[in-house]
Amino acid sequence: MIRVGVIGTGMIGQDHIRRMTTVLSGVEVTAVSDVNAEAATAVAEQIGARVHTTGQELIVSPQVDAVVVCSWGPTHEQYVLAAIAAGKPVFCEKPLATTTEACRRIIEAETAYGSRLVQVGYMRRYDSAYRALKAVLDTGQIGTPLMMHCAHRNPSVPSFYEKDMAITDTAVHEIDMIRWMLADEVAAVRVLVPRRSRNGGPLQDPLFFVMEMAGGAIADVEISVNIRYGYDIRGEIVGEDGTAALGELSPLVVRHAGQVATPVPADWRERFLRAYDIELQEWINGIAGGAAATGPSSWDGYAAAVVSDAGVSALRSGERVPIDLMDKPKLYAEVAA
Ligand code: NAD
Ligand code: ISE
Repeated sequence: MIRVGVIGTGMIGQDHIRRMTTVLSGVEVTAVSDVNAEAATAVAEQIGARVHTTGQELIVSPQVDAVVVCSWGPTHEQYVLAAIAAGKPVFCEKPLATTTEACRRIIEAETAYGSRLVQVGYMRRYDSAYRALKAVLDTGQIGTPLMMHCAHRNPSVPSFYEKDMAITDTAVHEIDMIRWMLADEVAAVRVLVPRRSRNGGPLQDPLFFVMEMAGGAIADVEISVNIRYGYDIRGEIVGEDGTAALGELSPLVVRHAGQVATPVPADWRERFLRAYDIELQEWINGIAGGAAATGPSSWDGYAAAVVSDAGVSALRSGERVPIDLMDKPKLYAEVAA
């Protein structure tokens, strides 16, 4: 049984605790921590876990074999570095860290440790529809990929959601997904700014984000974060000999009164429910088998941070912004998940 400590007991922290305590096998949540001690205590009481005053204290606890970080993005670096210092596997929700420099510090610490300890929560790599799309692409049946069209639509976003987060918090999933899907790095980005939705409040919503890949393919992402009707994730690859797209995902189709209707997921928890389960189960199984991390790596977290920083610059300047990645350390030579 892998004993996990969870730092951050907000929305996704609670969702991951629920799956680790009621859905997954080979894992128990023995410890939690949150700057909001009341929230942590309420969660801990439900599952019989210990509450730690600080994340650092949780990480070094002898009752904790592995750490899950679900606190706010700017706090991730300190906990990931502390887990590496303690030699414990750490699953960090996206983003790995909110600056490129912080991601580099994590890479330096992990490479100095000598083997992988860090996995980043880019769960789309575990989604059955994305995996099926990649399998089609990898057979070569639609030929060399030329373009990928994506849409990332949220019905609404919380009040703390700021302008740049459309790139750094939302499209960052497509940044990771496209690198994995096409097995290629992003070479340059641009952001186009369409007419503003009246539903977006102070945000510039929607945005149109374009990534040029090193191999010449182009990916575009419509980012709409106040689309109202539901949580809708789309993706279609155009190859030389055909196209392949994510299907309509609802298992239910209602025909009534001259209409065909299918429900749209309410949010990311519903749409990626199984992907999060598989992501964490594979992480736990890996640790039990002696592999601290097999999924998205610190390198993937770093690359996503560089591209999302460039996206923010492109949004501000309106210019095409080239991507400059550091040399990839040998530790990350094997492509993750
Ligand atoms: P949230 O605001 O609901 O929860 C964050 C929690 O972290 C809060 O309880 C807060 O008190 C706590 N916290 C803040 N600073 C802390 C610190 N220094 N130490 C310990 N706890 C601290 O946010 P959320 O929606 O649960 O998001 C949390 C993280 O998960 C973010 O990085 C977000 O990007 C990521 N996330 C990922 C997905 C996904 O699809 N993979 C979905 C949602 C959120
Ligand atoms: C949130 O943090 C997530 O990661 C969701 O998957 C994404 O759809 C949403 O836009 C983000 O705010």
